[in-house]
Amino acid sequence: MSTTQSKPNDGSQTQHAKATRTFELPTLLQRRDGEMTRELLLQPGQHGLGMTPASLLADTTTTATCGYCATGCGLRLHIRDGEAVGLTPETDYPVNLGMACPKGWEALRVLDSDERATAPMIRDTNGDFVKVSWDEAFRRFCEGFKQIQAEHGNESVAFVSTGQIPSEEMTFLGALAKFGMNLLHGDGNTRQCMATAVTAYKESFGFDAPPYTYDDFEQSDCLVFVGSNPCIGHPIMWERVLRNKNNPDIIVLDPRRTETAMAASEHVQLRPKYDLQLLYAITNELIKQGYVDEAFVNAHTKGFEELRNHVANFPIDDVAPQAGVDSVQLRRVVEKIGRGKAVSLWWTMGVNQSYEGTRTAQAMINIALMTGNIGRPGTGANSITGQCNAMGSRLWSNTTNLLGHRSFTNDDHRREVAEILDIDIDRIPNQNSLAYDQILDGIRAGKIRGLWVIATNPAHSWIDQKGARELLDQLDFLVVQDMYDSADTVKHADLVLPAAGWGEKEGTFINSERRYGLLKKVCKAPGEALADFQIFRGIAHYWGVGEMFAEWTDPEAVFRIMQRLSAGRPCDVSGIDGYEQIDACGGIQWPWSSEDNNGFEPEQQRRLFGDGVFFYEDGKARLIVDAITPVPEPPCDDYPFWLLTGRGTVSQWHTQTRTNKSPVLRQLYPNEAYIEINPANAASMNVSNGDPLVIRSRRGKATATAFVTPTVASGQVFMPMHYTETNHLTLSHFDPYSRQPSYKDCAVSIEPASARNPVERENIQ
Ligand SMILES: Nc1nc2c(c(=O)[nH]1)N[C@H]1C(S)=C(S)[C@@H](COP(=O)(O)OP(=O)(O)OC[C@H]3O[C@@H](n4cnc5c(=O)[nH]c(N)nc54)[C@H](O)[C@@H]3O)O[C@H]1N2
Ligand SMILES: Nc1nc2c(c(=O)[nH]1)N[C@H]1C(S)=C(S)[C@@H](COP(=O)(O)OP(=O)(O)OC[C@H]3O[C@@H](n4cnc5c(=O)[nH]c(N)nc54)[C@H](O)[C@@H]3O)O[C@H]1N2
Ligand code: SF4
Ligand SMILES: [Mo]
Repeated sequence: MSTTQSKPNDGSQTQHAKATRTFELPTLLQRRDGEMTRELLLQPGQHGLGMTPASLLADTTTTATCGYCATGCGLRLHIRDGEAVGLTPETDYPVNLGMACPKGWEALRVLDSDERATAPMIRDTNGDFVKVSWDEAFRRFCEGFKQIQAEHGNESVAFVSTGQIPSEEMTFLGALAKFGMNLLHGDGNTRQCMATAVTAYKESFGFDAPPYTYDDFEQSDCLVFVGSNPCIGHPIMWERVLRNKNNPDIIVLDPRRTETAMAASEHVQLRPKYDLQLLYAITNELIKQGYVDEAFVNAHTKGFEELRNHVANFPIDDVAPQAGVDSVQLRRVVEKIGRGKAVSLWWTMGVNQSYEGTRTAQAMINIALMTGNIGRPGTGANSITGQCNAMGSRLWSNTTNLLGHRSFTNDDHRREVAEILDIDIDRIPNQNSLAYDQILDGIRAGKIRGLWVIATNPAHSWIDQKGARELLDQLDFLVVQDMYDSADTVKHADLVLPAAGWGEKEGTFINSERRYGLLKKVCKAPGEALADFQIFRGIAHYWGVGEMFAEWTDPEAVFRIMQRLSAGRPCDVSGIDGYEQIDACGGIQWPWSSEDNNGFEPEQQRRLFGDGVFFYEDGKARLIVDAITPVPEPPCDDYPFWLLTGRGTVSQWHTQTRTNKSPVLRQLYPNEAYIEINPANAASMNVSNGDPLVIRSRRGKATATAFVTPTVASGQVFMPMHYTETNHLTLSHFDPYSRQPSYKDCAVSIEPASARNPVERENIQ
C-alpha cells in the first residue's frame, strides 16, 4: 500500500498560526489520598484559560477544525484577551478553502446557553437532581459501578461513547473503561452511523480504509452518490463537487428528489431498499458491455468469477421495473460509469443504515475495483463519514476494535498493545464487546445494570426510542456525561457529569478523508464543567488506576501514545512531528509513518491504493456478493406508507442539543416536527401544507406538520431525525454483519389530526 508522493521539506511550508499549547494537569495524580478538591480541579487550564499561551492573549487568530460534521472544515477563531470573540472560515485550509456552513459559523454561539451543564448532579431519593462537588461525583461514579460489578460481575457495566470527542479522549476513555475498570462491553453512536462502512471496507480491503482525498470531488468526471445527500449533510464537500472543472456526470441513487438529486445529471429515483439489486444489475451490465479492467481485476482482486456468476441473475430489464426505475435510464448510467475515465462512487446513510448495507457498500466497492476506478485521482469507492470524529472512533474508541484498529481476539495484537502501554496483557479483554443493540438487550435481560453514556443522546437517536427510554430507566445506575442538562438522556440519569465542548478543549479529530485536524481551547467552559479528558483523569484516579495513566497527562501526550500504537499499522501516524506540525500543514492524513517523514513534508491531498496493493496478506482486494434479503416491514393495508428518515436541513444537527441554542440557526429550520408527503397522497386525505398529521407505526404514534412536496414519491414519507417524534416510529432491525440500525425503512399510517386523533407534541424545540 502506498500513498501519493510527497515532496522534500525545503522549509518553505507556510506557517499557520501556532497551535495553542497543551495545558498542564493539576496535581491530580500526585494526590494519592483520594482527595480531589474543587480548588485542585479548578487549576488554570482546567477551567479558565490560564494555560493559554501568551500569543493567544493578545488580539490574534488561530485555526481549529469544526466540531460538527466529518467534513472537518478549518475555522479561523478570532481571539481577544485570550478568548474567542468570533470566527470566519479559514481560507488557507485544504478542506474548505474559505467556506463554512451555518453550523460552523455559529459554532461559538451554541456554547453560551443557560442549558449548559455547569455542575455535577446526583439524583436524590425524591428523584430530583442535586448539585454536588466533583469529589462527590467521582466517588459516586466509582461506588455505583463498583458495587454493580461486585454483585453481578464486570460484564454487568457497559459504556456507550461517541464520534464527537477528540481521538485522545476516545483513546483515554476506551483504555480506562476496558483496561482500568475491566468493562468488557462498550460501543458508540458510530454503530448508528459508520459500522456498515467499517465492516464493508474490512472485508473488501482487509482494513477499514476509506481511500479518497477531497481533491477527488474535483478530479472525477463521473460521481455516483448512493443514499447520500451532501447538499444538506456535507455542504462543503458538495461545494468541492461544484468546483469540479470537468463538467462531470453526477448520478444520484435516492428514493427522494433531494437537493443533491435535483443538481444531478441522472437522478435514479429507486424504490427504497432496492439498491443492492440495482447495483448488481449495473455490475452485470458493465460486465456484459465489456467495461471490466481485466488487468486490474487479475492483478489486484479475488472473486471475480463468483461476482460475474452472481450478478448474471440480475438482468437490467428485470430489475429496473422492480426497482421502479426506467431501464433506459439505467443503461445510460451504465454507459456513463463504463466510459468514465475517473469515476468515484460515494455513499452515506442511505446505504449504511440498511439491513443489507454491508453488501450494498461492497457492491459499490466491487464496481470501483472491477472498472479499475481506485487509487487514481477522481476515483474510489468512498464512504463519507458523519460526525466530526467518526473516523477517530473507528480507530481509537477501543469498542469494536482494539486500539489502532486491532482485534481483541488476536493474542499478538493484545500483546502489542500491552507492551506499548506497559500494562499486563490480562487487563486487555480477549473477547469482543457486545454491539449497541446487544448491550440494550443485555439491559432488557437484567445482565447489564450499569451504563455510562458519553457524548451521545440515545434517548432521542436510538432506533425505536420508546423501547430505548424504558431500558435506560431499568438500569440500576446510569451516568450521563454531556454538555447540556437539557439533553434527553440526561433526564434518565442517576449521575450527570458536566462536560466542556468543542472550543473549550484540545485534541484531534479525523475527518472523512483520514485527515487529523486540531481543535483548540479558545473559550472557558461554564461553571465547573470539565473537558472529557479531565473527567477521565479524575475517574482513573478515583477508581484507583491513576498509576496506569501516569503518562496520559494531556491530549498531546496521549497523541504520542496513539502514534506508538499506530506504528506499523495501516493507520500509522508515527511520522507526525506533533500538534504544531498538524497545525502548520492544515491537517495531516493517515498514514504518515516515520519512514514517510524521512525528510519529507506530507502533501495536502493523499489517497490510498495507488499501487493496487490492499491490506490482505496476498495484497488483493475481495469482490464480495450475497443473496438479496426481503424487506422486514413492507407497507401494507394498515400501514401503507414507507417512512424514510434522515437529515432535514443544513442548520440542524442530530438531536439538536447544540444547534437549537443558536437563535440564528433556529430561524433557519422548522421548529416543530414535520413530515414530507407527496401532493397526490396529501390531496387524497384532504391535507394541506401545515396541517397536523398523526403518524402511527407498529411501535408508536407521533404528530408532525404536513410538508406537502413532490420531493418524496407517492406512498413514501420523510421525517427528519432531528425531532424526537421520528424514532418513536422506527423499527428496530439491523444489518447482520455490521449490526448498524436500519433507520430508513418501516411502514407507517397517516391520518389528519382530529378529535379522534389528537395532537400529541412531545418535544417542541
Ligand atoms: N446538517 C446536518 N449535517 C449532518 C448531520 C446532521 O445532523 N445535520 N449529521 C452528520 C452525520 S453523523 C451523518 S451520518 C451524515 C449523514 O448524511 P447523509 O447520509 O447524506 O444523510 P441522510 O439524510 O441521513 O441520508 C441520505 C439519504 O439517504 C436516502 N435514503 C433513504 N433510504 C434509502 C434507500 O433505500 N436507498 C438509497 N439509495 N437512499 C436512501 C434519504 O432519502 C436521504 O436523502 O450527515 C452528517 N452531516
Ligand atoms: N431515525 C433516525 N435516527 C438516527 C439517524 C437517522 O438517519 N434516522 N441517524 C443516526 C446517526 S448517523 C447518528 S450519528 C446518531 C447521532 O445521535 P446522537 O449521538 O445521539 O446525537 P447528538 O445530538 O449528536 O448527541 C451528542 C450528544 O453529545 C453532547 N456533546 C457534544 N459535544 C460533547 C463533548 O465534547 N463532550 C460530551 N461529553 N458531550 C458532548 C451533545 O450535547 C449531545 O447530547 O443518530 C442516529 N439516529
Ligand atoms: S460543513 Fe461540516 S465541518 Fe464544515 S462548517 Fe459545516 S458542519 Fe462544520
Ligand atoms: Mo452519523
